[in-house]
Amino acid sequence: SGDTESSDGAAPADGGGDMITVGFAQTGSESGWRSANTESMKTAFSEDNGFDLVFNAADNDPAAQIQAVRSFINQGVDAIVIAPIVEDGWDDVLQEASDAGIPVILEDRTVSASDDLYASWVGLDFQLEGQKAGEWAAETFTEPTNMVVLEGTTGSAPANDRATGFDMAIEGTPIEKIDSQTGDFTRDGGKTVMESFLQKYGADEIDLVYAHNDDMALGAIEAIEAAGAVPGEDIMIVSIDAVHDGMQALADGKINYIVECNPLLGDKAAELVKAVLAGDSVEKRTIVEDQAFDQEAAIEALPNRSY
Ligand code: GYE
Repeated sequence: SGDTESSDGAAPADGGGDMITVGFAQTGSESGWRSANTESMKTAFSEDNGFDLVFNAADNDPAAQIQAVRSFINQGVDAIVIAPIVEDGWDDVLQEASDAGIPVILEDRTVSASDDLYASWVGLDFQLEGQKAGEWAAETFTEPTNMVVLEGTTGSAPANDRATGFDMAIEGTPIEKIDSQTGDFTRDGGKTVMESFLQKYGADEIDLVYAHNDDMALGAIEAIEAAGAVPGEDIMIVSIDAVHDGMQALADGKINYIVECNPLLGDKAAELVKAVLAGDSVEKRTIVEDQAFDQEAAIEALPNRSY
């Protein structure tokens, strides 16, 4: 599965003058965050900026994504950028890239492999995002509270770390996690899992939804409304990303709190690729800062958001 496209519509050629050929292995197109991230990457890795981009979206299939990276190695690209779907399973292919002398830059998600196997990573502090969401919940819910969780893609860094950060922040509070299932970071996934929670527990028994991203929160809103309850009131919702549709739902009072996750990582990733290829030493980790929004802040920020 997945699809690969070259920026000039042809196979990447060697004789591209000074152009830097970069293979980018994107996760897929699961969410609004991902669309914004893909656009940011395509803009930064454009021909105008000296890049010949070979773009692959793996449709959230870890095996297909590893295949895409292998094919970049076989094509002899100058550098490889990966947004790793899951944390584990990267050792072999990263070693192959290293043996071929092709530097790898990670963007967005992290891997469990040794950091000797890649040149640099630019992304977000997912655990801190989860912690901020959990701190809001801990302050907001002082009575016994039943919470359900819509998890991101199983095995992905943001799903793992957003769970850890949130759970730490609500330790010792009256919030009880009554269920937690993956909705794969998609709107449909969030809707389906929320429907099953509503069926299993009944809308009256659920006080709070923690969604690992806005898209799943938006799916949950549909399920809650279909069950005759009012999202944001009968069942409160906290999520992560702050993409446009999520911020609109927050402004409308259907989501109660959103922690931002900035998808605009393209410029930094492109800068890192150029620096690494020039032989400059680069930071191993670059963390982009995030904010958080309540309803009032969302209404104020919405007109000026770029994604
Ligand atoms: O939060 C979610 C997307 O890896 C940070 O992936 C990213 C996450 C983002 O599908 O919406």
